[in-house]
Amino acid sequence: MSTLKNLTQSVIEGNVEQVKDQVRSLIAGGVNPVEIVNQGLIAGMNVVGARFKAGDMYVPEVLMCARSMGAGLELVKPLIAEKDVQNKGKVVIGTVKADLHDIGKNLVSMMMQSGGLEVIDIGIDVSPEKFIEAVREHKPDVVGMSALLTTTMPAMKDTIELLEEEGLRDKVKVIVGGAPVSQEFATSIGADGYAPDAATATDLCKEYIGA
Ligand code: B1M
Repeated sequence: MSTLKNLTQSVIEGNVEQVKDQVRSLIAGGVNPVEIVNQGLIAGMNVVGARFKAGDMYVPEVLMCARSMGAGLELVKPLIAEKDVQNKGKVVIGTVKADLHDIGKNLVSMMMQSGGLEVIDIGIDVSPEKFIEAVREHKPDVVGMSALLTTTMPAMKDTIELLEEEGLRDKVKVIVGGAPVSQEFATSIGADGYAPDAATATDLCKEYIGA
């Protein structure tokens, strides 16, 4: 059986096929899917993030790492999401305008689904107008926004302002997250909540929904 350490290394190498093989092997070996995500896949992306920041890795390499992480997530997703099928409320989630980072958002979606929430994932580069459209169409209890760039964080504020202008703000709770986002920022833009990770985001939604 493969080990979580090997999996972490394969994410760092951006080796999609190896990641898939190792995740399958870990699943077959009975390893908890949440451990596969936290101690295998995310652990790898943490190393990648540090190397990218230090200038030791470049965008194409990071993209391969992200793809390998995504391929691994896809394999564990059904195992985590199917644990609890009871529907406890609805969340519309997206990565804000001009931001293409989706690994964290996908992880948050996955955890929310595993927590019994219905999640409508409207993707990346989501403009305030698209969030509004989704709120009108799906009538969620919570709107979740993810941003990974300091330059795209203001789009969260724009979206909240548009919700207000369109008379929808009091119909939904808004939560925000992503590496550069903080509680202080969330409060300053009038969001209802901030979550530093996927598990906290899920708990926060359940708290709002009363699930
Ligand atoms: Co980009 N990137 N990137 N990148 N990238 C960062 C974010 C950066 C910090 C790296 C660095 O330089 N140190 C930096 C931003 C600097 C800044 O703004 N301060 C950066 C940059 C500069 C860029 C480009 C501009 C690079 C370029 O082109 N020169 C470019 C921008 C593209 C764009 O969006 N317009 C770019 C591109 C990319 C790739 C495409 C190569 C790739 C993204 C692939 C993809 O997502 N499909 C990529 C990646 C992978 C990263 C790093 C290395 C890793 C991000 C990640 O996936 N982390 C990142 C460095 C880093 O963060 N250390 C970096 C793993 C993920 C599980 O964590 O997303 O934080 P995270 O999600 C967490 C929590 O934040 C939270 O829960 C998650 C799970 O615990 N969370 C929420 C997230 N969303 C939430 C929502 C919630 C609640 C919690 O409620 C709704």
